[in-house]
Amino acid sequence: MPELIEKVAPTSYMTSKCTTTSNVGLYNHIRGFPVSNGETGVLSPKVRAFIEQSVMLCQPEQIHICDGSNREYNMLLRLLYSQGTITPLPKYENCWLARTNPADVARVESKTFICTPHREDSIPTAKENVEGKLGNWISEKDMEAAMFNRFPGCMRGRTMYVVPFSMGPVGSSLSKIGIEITDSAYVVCSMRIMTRMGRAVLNLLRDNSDFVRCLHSVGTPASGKIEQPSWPCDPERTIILHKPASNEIVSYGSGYGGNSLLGKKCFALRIGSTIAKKEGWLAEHMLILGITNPEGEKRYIAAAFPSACGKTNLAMLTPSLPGYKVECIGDDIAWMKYDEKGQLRAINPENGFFGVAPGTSDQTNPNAMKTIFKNTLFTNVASTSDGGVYWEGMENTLTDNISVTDWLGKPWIPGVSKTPAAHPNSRFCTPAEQCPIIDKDWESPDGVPISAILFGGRRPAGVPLVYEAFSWQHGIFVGATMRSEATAAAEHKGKIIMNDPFAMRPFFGYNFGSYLKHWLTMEARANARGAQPPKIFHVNWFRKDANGKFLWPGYGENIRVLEWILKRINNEPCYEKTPIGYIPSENSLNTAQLKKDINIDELFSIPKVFWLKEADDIKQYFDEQVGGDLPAEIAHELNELKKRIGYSE
Ligand code: OXD
Ligand code: MN
Repeated sequence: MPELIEKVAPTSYMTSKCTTTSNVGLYNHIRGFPVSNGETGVLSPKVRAFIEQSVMLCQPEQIHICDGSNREYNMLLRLLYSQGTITPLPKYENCWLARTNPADVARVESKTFICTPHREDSIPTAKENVEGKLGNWISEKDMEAAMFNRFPGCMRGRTMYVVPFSMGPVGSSLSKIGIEITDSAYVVCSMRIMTRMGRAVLNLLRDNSDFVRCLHSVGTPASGKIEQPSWPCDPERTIILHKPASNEIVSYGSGYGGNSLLGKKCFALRIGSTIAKKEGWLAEHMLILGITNPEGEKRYIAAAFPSACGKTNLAMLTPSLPGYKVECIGDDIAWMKYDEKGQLRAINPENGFFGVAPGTSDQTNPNAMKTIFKNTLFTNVASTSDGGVYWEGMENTLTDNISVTDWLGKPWIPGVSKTPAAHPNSRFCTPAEQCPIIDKDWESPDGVPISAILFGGRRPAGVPLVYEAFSWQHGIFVGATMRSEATAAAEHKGKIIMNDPFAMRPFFGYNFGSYLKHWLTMEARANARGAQPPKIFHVNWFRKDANGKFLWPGYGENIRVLEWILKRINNEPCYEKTPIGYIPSENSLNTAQLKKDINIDELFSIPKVFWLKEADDIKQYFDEQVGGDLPAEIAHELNELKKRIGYSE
């Protein structure tokens, strides 16, 4: 293995202009490090410089430039199998199960940072002695130090994979390109599912255009001792860094998807939102779906829900109402931009679904169940003795002669074992094109026209099934005040109600106050093109009665709510005004043939005491978390809400 050719200070790694190239061993070496796969001749000077810098910093054993082919994918799966990282699932076609180190199972929000020259560029200034919850800032100096303490030599003895990828269809004007350098074959295989990856993307970069630089290593603990060789990681020193000024992402210590598949949360949301602000569009944590009504009229809707609130289920909804059709564009991320006529158009920048497995079943999401049993990488689900998978929600697939092994590899007995069989944040990583209801335009380079934006969350009390915002500005207030029960997708514990504005709390790439200002500008951008922005709604499928029972059946029945939203998009006067927004007027929500009786009055009640408290909580949240960064328009909306609910100071 070659010695380090020159010692690279992290400063030069982060700040160099990436224009240098080396001619050392042009076709099979980069800076003296052997290239085991891929032609170096196709690398643009910028790509080559990025690889060179990473190689010198991380000192891998060899370099593999990914071409994205089936041959390569199969070779990497075999390698992961031989290393014990994945096992085959012979019950299905080309499906595999990975078990992570139990310390590496979720996104690590507390170790995720945005690096800008000034703190206030990244995060709002929280009130003194209050912990800021809207992201973490790191200075340039500290980011360099964090890298220097972790990266030098971190890939010794490992292969460095170079993964060129496109977020969005290759070549679309709405798409963006990145290169992820990683020492994890699991990451490469997952990136092949979740992004358009490989040679076609490298070819696009041959004109030496720019790309988002993503550097990832699973790391090695400072002790040098890797607990679980099949899943190397360094949980103690895990860190995820984003530098918007130079479009750089650096992730160390975790192989888990949200921390390691850098095209997803890191690029498409955090760096994406900073690019979107600069360029005048929106990068959001939203699903996109198309609905066709019985008359054949089709509309597209984008919807933001916090992690693990049923985004994938809604994106693949099987409508209970006859004559309706729902088609899926994406289940997690939307990039939305106005066209020249002022129509907001959206693409799903991803190529696959990285969905939460537990809770997914033939009852809750039959379309997901038809998607995921071929060409899928499962992570941390349980396995069955007949070569299949199992998780909470799949109870009716078990029979007496099948035994279950839990996500930790231990025998698991239904009704007896006290711990869940699958980790609550276990995942399927599966190609989007396999979804039986994938929209025919899901890869349209122009995106699809968005007619409505939905916000929502898990609100067991006080919040009605659906309401419509009075205006764009009021809708932004509704997004800014979103709250939901905590999720297993990150490191939070318990079922506390957390603020999660725009479902973006863990994913803002810049100060939330500036983010709100940017959203406010989107109305004028539409108006300038002679158009209006989409209507905004809030939905809550999770309201409970006094006995803790859900008031609304949810899932396929949610089409009834979407039907009302479609009517409102067409300006039908099927609403009544309440202090918090417009709700369906009497009998305008279709409840015909619902299987169980619904207490509509309770479902839509707007208890004054609850909303007075909600207004207080919102005020406290804004004061403590956003302070002087809160746009005056949003403070005004809070005052208006208070007046409407009859608040007296
Ligand atoms: C996800 C998340 O994985 O939001 O999509 O955490
Ligand atoms: Mn998500």
